[in-house]
Amino acid sequence: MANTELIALERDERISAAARRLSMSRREFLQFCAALSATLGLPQGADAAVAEAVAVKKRPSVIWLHFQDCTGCTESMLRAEHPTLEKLILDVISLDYHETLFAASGHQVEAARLKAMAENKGQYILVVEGSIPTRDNGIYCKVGGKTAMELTKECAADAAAVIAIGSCASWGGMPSTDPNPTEAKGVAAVLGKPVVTIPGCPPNPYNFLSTVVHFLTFGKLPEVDSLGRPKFAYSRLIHENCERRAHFDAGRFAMQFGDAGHRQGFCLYKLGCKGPETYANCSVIMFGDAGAGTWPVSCGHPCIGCTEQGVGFQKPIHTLAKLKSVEPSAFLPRIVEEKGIGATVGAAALLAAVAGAAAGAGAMTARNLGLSHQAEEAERAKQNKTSSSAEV
Ligand code: FSX
Ligand code: SF4
Ligand code: F3S
Repeated sequence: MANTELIALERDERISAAARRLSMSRREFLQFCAALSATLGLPQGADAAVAEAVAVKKRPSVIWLHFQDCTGCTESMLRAEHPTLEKLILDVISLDYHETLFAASGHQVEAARLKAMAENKGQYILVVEGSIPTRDNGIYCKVGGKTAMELTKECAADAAAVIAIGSCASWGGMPSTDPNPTEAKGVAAVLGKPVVTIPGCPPNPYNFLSTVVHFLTFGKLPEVDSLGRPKFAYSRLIHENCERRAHFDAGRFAMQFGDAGHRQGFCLYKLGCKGPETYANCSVIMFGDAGAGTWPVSCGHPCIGCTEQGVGFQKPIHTLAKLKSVEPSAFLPRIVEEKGIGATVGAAALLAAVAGAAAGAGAMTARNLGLSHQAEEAERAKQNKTSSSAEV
């Protein structure tokens, strides 16, 4: 954001009111919006639009359905700390139906859902948490006398957007693990059409918030990949932005939990880390806003690929990961620098500050949150084309 815009926004009473609502200073509020803008990979200047949207736009009504899951998606959203992310989420959206968070129950709460859907017809966001059992007409998960399948279809019919939060809702997640007794599926499979997916078990609340803020600011959902995942968050392999990557490149591996290599922070590849085949931004934005070190690999546990269908909960933990790309680590300087796209260094540095990452490395990794799996997407599209022409 240019200095003049920043000064104008700092003087804007609407910004002050929003900051007061969130118990933040105006500067903190603007920094937070700049960080969201950087997470979204928006160009310079877009942070002003984000701040204005968060401060003044009508909060979209959200209907949040809950099916086969552990409630970790909701928990991770509410446990986010600095600067009170859960407050911001609840300020940005109007959560009109959520079974776990509602004080009311029974008919009262079902009436609230129907009322919110009728009043916001065609405008509400449907968020689904948890997988949907499909065996025996879905009788293994019922809420208010309706199956999860029925509720998903009913609520999706008049929604402006459908977001599947967590791996369970995205592709079945943990409940769909073999032998998948309830034939648990994700939302897109049940609706028979693509939806935005924010996989992760649990998913990162920043990715949910950034998706909603994108919708609020621009009136549309962010660009997604072929699996419905927002590209701003799922375009890079964990392995490309991992703090242990230098050890991988140098061939220094932990061979056993607790051995000398493990204690020295060596690469976890030989302990089964699935970072090389998992697309997500955990290593960049981390979890819980508690500062550095708050993501699995940093804590010493291999990434299990929880965002990735076919990897998380499917591949045995100690199986070696497939090395999907030879893309150099994002910690290495780029040889060619594109101009005018992605987050600016300034915005990225703000993100790093908010995430508690080291400013230099954080700025570089955020700036590099580009499109590493473009090639893979192109290959997938080619295969789809070949298979559909083969079917003809
Ligand atoms: Fe749990 Fe959510 Fe995992 Fe699933 O997150 S954290 S089992 S993705 O649906 O509650
Ligand atoms: Fe990091 Fe895992 Fe890659 Fe090693 S294999 S660099 S621990 S993501
Ligand atoms: Fe999941 Fe791996 Fe991130 S296990 S939380 S995708 S580091």
